[in-house]
Parts: sequence; C-alpha cells; structure tokens
Amino acid sequence: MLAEPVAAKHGLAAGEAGRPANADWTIDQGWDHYSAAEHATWKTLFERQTKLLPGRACDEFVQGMKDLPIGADQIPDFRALSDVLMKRTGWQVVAVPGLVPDDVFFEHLANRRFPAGHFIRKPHELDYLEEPDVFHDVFGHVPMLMNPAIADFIQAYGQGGLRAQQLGCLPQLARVYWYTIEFGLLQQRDGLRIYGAGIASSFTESVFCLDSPSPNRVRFDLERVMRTHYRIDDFQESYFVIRDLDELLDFTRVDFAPLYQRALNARELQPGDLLPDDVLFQRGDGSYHRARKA
Ligand code: HBI
Ligand code: FE
Repeated sequence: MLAEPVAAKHGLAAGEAGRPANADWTIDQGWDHYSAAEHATWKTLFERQTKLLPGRACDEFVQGMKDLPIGADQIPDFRALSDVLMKRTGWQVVAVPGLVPDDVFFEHLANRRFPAGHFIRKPHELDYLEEPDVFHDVFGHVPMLMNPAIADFIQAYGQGGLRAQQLGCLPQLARVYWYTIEFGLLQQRDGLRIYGAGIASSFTESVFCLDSPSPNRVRFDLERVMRTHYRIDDFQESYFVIRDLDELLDFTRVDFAPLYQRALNARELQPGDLLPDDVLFQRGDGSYHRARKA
C-alpha cells in the first residue's frame, strides 16, 4: 500500500453488509470469520515485508514487532494486541470498517484507541489499495504504538485534530500526521530509517524512500511541513526526517496555533518543492515522478 487517502475520502467507509457500525464506528473484528485465504494473504504480506525491513525500519519498529503477538501465520487478534499494548503504553486497537470520519478518528486517538480496518486487501491489490486495511493498520502502525513518544504524539494529534477543525486548519495538521506517522523517516546512528506506517507496510515504498535518487529527503520542520501538500496516489516526492522519536514528544508541548497562522499566511508548497532554508539529506533528482508524467 502506498498511501491511504485522507480527508478526500472520509465518510465513505460503508460498513460491511450485515455488520452495522456503532456510533463511534467500531465493529467487532470478527476474528473467527477470517477465511484461510485471508490468513494466507496476511502471511504473504507479512513474510515479504519482514524480510525487507531489517536495516530499513528503525530499531523501535523492529522491537515493537518482536514484543507483540503478531506473526506470519494468522491475522492478529485485536484483543491480544490490546492486552500487550495496554500494559506498555495504555493504547488499545479497535476494529472499524475502513476510513472513518475525521472527528470520529480524532476522538478515538484522543482516548488512546487506534481504529484499525478489520478487512484484508485482495490478492490482486497486494501493493496498493486506497483504504487502510488490517495489514497497513496493524503491521504498520501498531508496533510503533509500543513506543511511548509515538503513543503520546498520536494521542496529541487526536486532541489537536478536534481543535484544528474548529480553527479551520485541519489540512495543515493532517500534513504533519502524513509526513510523520505515515511517511516519516528518522536519523539513526547508521543512517536514515523508516518509522512511518505508510512506508513500513509498503513493499515498494520501503525501498523507494531510502534507495531511490528521486525523492527529496529534508530535515523535518513543523511549519514547513504544514505548508506542504502530499501525494495520496503514488510515492512521496519528499520525505521529512526527524532526529529521533523523542523529537515528536517536543511537538506535543508546542502551541500549534501561531504555527498554523504563519503556515496559512505563507505560500503553499507542492510535494516536490524545496526552499532555500531546507536542510537536505538528499536533493532528489525527481526522475521517478518525471517519468510517470511523461
Ligand atoms: N480513518 N480508519 C481511518 N484511518 C485513518 O488514518 C484516517 C481515518 N479517517 C480520517 C483520517 N485518517 C484523516 O482524514 C485524518 O488523519 C485527518
Ligand atoms: Fe495509516
């Protein structure tokens, strides 16, 4: 999966027939109802991604995965995940049919509940699908929720989301989530590593984001990122790099209101744009997206 569309598609998630969502859009995971074919799809995805990620995903991701009841043989049971997560960082995983409306999503996160799609992609969509499924949400997001800094940052995003809606700057906040929790890179002793779930759950992007000469890799800056559009339909043209996960904790202590104001008053940036003040790990040559347009 390359990405999941964000605000553009919210509210479209139709509950699976015969399984009405509750007011908070949660449903029963229905773990007993997964077919052998669905568990097999999970296994295919799990095995190829687990082979790829050592040396690419950050240490915290690998450790989180180790400490959780997530394995190749079956789609994880959200109750078992929640038992472990709750003890570590106070988070739970709840099942939803797919994308949920923004305010519903924020309300869950603000209460340390991570809404995870209960369905799994079909065998012909292994590399790309639009809605977040159980592989993206559980394999990509849940290991990172074992980390205390990510745990607090995502909760703060939920709280901030409710506020950003009132202030009319939800797009600016959503870009911060996108370029951190979904597509973030961080600096490790031995080079850049993946911590974003959109990358960690993507076979193709977990190689592209680190190895391709095409994208920019830019030192993360909150206001800069708030101004930057992102792609939901293809690899990112720019990735933003944080120092370490604790940098995210600093953001939970910052008042976003003045940053929103400055971001709203400044020129919006296209995904591939660079600014003179950017600190670059790599200036991308743009070759990938240029070839796609041609
Ligand atoms: N719903 N299930 C789910 N997962 C998301 O990542 C998600 C969502 N609804 C809204 C949403 N993301 C975004 O629009 C917000 O982060 C802005
Ligand atoms: Fe996600």
